[in-house]
Amino acid sequence: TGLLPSAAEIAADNKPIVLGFSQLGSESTWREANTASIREAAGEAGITLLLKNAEQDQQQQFEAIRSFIRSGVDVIAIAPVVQTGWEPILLEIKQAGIPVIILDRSVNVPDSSLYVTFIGSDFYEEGVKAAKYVRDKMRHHSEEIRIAELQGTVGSTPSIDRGRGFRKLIADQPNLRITLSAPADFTRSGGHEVMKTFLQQPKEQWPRVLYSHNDDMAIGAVEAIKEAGLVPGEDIIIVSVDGTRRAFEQMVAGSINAVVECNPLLGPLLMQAVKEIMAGRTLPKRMVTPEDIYTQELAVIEINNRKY
Ligand code: GYE
Repeated sequence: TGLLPSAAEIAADNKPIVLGFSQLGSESTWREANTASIREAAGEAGITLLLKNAEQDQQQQFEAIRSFIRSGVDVIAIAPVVQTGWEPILLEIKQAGIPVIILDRSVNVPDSSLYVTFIGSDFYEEGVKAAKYVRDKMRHHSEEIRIAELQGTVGSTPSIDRGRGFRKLIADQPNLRITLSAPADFTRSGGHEVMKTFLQQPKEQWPRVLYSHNDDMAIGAVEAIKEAGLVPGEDIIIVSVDGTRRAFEQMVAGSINAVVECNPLLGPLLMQAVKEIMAGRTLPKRMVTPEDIYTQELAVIEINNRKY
């Protein structure tokens, strides 16, 4: 009990921090970049990472989280597939005395003390940015502009908020109307399938604009549009969200018109938050990542700087 730490205390201090991360899936390019960023940042930070992929299934996330509790991890991070249904499991984690970080997508819980912080993008703002682009692009058109929407995973924060933000902005533009809208689960194959069904409508109902909640679905839709004998980016104006290198390539090729950026490279911020929690510091309840919008002109300049 002197001033010097005991051998046991020194050993405890040198033990690497163990982080359990429940990743929601591997549905998109964004998600792959997100997972890679977290693995890399953990390695750099000397944090031991237990990562489980739930394949877009909330039940699998619960199982992963329970396994983290059993292993006695120091911190649990969760990228939740959907917003609802999290309270019971968060209470289980609390009982175990493990701090929680919510990453990427958010959770709807009445008691926000069930997690330390929520790190991720402002999806509502992304929807607003996408709609602003469409509004500006169509400003010389007074006729009705039919907009098709490819939604992401039903019940997920990015899909809900990208839809809301977009609708909010076009609400006072009577000629901009969402006439087709369906979920395609944030996957390229989903985007392809759903766009195909949109184009099976009579010609008069074909959309003039496509708003896709992510790049993978937009790229799938580009294929379907070409198959229907139309020119993506011209016959149908396309705006999507994420900002992957593949989407930039499509912008440079003229097939996608604009992309709202959503940054998946959350690893360094997450590891920093983990360390701060372990050091007993308090964190802001919300950490938002700064993001831009890119058009075809900017894509040409920016494409080689894309990191995901
Ligand atoms: O936009 C999409 C991914 O939650 C922000 O999920 C993320 C979204 C991203 O599948 O590509």
